[in-house]
Amino acid sequence: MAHIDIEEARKQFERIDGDGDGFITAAEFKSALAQGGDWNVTESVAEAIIKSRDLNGDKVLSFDEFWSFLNK
Ligand SMILES: [Ca+2]
Ligand SMILES: [Ca+2]
Repeated sequence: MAHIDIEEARKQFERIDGDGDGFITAAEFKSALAQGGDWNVTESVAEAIIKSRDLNGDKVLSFDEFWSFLNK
């Protein structure tokens, strides 16, 4: 994965976090991917992706979890 700096990551995170509550839900993730042209991602796929990155098990992605996902 290409290197990304924390400022760029924060911009991406804010773009995905549609309601601006500081957490990315599966629905927000799905619509962000759809906007990026990836219409094949269903809600259950988005949920699975979130789940695989979700470190504390609350079913949403915080910025820290998003950041560690980008840096894997
Ligand atoms: Ca949100
Ligand atoms: Ca979480």
